Amino acid sequence: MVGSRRFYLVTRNRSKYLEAVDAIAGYGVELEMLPMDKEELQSDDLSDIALHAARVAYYRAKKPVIVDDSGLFVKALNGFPGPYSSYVYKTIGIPGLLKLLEDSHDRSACFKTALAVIDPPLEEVYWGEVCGTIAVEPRGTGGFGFDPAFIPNGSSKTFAEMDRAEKNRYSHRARAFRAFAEAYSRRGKHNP
Ligand code: ITT
Repeated sequence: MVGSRRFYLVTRNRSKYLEAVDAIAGYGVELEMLPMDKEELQSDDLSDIALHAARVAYYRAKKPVIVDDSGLFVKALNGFPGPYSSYVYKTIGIPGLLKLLEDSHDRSACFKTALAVIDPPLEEVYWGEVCGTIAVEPRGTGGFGFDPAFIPNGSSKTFAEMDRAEKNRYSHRARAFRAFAEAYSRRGKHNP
């Protein structure tokens, strides 16, 4: 690989950016935060949403861009809030989500990330997923969004009770970013 390549993560969420930077440390990919609004496509599919936003961002910025579109998919709610997670977080928040699950025995849920990468002619989507359960009460102060309510399988802590390195051992986002960085560095070695 010839040096490291800089990509621009289009997000206004600094915690998301810092998680991504840690996840790909050592892969020869540099990440800078590009705090632009993402163009939001109405769709049930995270990868459609991420790709559309990345194409628009590339057109505006003319730099290699990455868009991370993530969501929390709750089984007892048939996958809700999923692609609507941002809106649901801002409106009913964690208390509202917990209320919806009050009578539910099945508290299983998965976080998913679709990562769209545009560096012409390259245009790709990588996925990351982590499954777990929704806590009965929110716990912890770290992370962001639904972190205080999500316990990944294999741990008894919520994401908000973990530091960034521990969250990254489980998280949807770290998995998607590592998949991207691994593919990128593998390709770099074969095609310098
Ligand atoms: P940008 O659009 O600026 O990137 P965002 O936080 O809105 O920031 P997403 O659209 O990808 O990013 O995420 C939608 C919502 O899903 C987000 O507002 C959170 O409530 C939730 N979410 C996503 N990833 C999460 C994570 O790792 N931990 C907790 N909640 C998360």
